Amino acid sequence: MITRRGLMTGLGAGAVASFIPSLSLANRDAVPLSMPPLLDATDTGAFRLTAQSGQTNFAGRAASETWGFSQPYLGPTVRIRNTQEVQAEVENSLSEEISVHWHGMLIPGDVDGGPHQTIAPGSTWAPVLPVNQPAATIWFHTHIHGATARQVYNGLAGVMHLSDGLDDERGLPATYGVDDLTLVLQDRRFDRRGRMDYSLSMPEQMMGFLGDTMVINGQIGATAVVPNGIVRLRLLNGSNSRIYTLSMSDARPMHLIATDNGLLDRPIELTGLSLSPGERYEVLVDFGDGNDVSLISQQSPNTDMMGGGMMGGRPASGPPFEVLPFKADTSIQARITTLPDDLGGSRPALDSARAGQRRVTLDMGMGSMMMRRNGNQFSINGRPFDMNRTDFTVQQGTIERWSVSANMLMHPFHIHGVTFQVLSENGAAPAPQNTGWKDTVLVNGRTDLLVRFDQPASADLPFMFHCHILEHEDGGMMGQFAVV
Ligand SMILES: [Cu+2]
Repeated sequence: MITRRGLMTGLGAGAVASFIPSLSLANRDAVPLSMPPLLDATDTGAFRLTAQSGQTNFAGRAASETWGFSQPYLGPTVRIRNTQEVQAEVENSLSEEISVHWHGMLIPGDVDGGPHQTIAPGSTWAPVLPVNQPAATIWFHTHIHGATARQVYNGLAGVMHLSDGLDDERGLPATYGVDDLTLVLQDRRFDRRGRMDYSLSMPEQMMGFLGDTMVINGQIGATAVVPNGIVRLRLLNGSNSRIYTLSMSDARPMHLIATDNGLLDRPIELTGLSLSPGERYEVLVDFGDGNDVSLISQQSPNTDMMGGGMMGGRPASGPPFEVLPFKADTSIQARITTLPDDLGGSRPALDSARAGQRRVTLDMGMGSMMMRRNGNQFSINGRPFDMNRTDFTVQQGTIERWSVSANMLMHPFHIHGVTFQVLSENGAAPAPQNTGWKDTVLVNGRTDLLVRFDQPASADLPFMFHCHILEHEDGGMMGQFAVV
């Protein structure tokens, strides 16, 4: 069986031009990509997940010990209404504590599922989620401090659709797994027997884990079979650390329709899209020409922290690699063949006039060896995460301007319990892909945000703000705040 194992370290094809065609479909078995099972809770307003262990055979060799929600690896796509009080139930059948954070859901801190809300082995957590926000693609994942990277890597994550049921009226593709694809992008590494491996090299302890194999929805080497019309891709970067810079292999446009927290007012045509850990973007791609094409990515930019050599890191350059090949199947009736021009969503334009100011620096220690021994290699504003310290308290209903600076690397910055406007990036207008509502943004230098604090959170069950490179988060690049 031919897999995409090893692609990220190169196939020996040096030039871009020869790299992509060498992966044409004729050269391999076209195993169709499958979606996570759809758990549609829009009628019942209730869903149940069981965190469990299982076995997953990724590459046709030895099976891996993996974790998932109600299945061996990852979880189902949970669909709920965007305005619905939802009864969630999460049972933990694993032998260590977990938590479940609803990443992108605008709900109070006491049901947010952060590191204070542990679910002990054998117990069930049953929060009522008062969902009331625009339709969006969000996700859920474990959030145990110091163990998030390993637990997510094992598979404790899944996608949620907050649906308002209006996509037909908008002219958007909405048939799950046919013209509306949910794509969880992860990079993984496997040992010689094909078992999933999570061991961090010295550079990876600083820069975050980078795998050498693309895994989409828990599958290696699969091809997305699509109708020859317009298809919606709901992209989630569920990787621990890898930043993707996505494009289509023939440079056809991707039409951005939604960012982390909902639809835009109208599509934005892009040829490239950056996707950092924790972010979600929805794009429309037209497969109407019937040609085979691939979603590809540039190498992760976060590999060159110390000029390449000093940390023993990999070079940041290298050929693009294939993320997911697409095959247009003319026997599938395309439901949507024209782009909608009015999406009915919005772009943030918050009033900054009375916004308070706050500085946030995402810090990495330079004296890495000594700081690693002290366990405070990563910090925010110079202070590593402390479960028992509330970093600050915000007044509910206010807006703050956060000036977020990234030290040494690019850091994807996530704030719980809020949606925000990206005001500027390094003093300039934000990139087009950052002009929608966001809860996670890749900070490369300095990014200014306008953040609206609508949801309450007590000092006992506060909201987190952190780098979404999971190794950085676990290492202390996280803080917590109350909203009262
Ligand atoms: Cu980071």
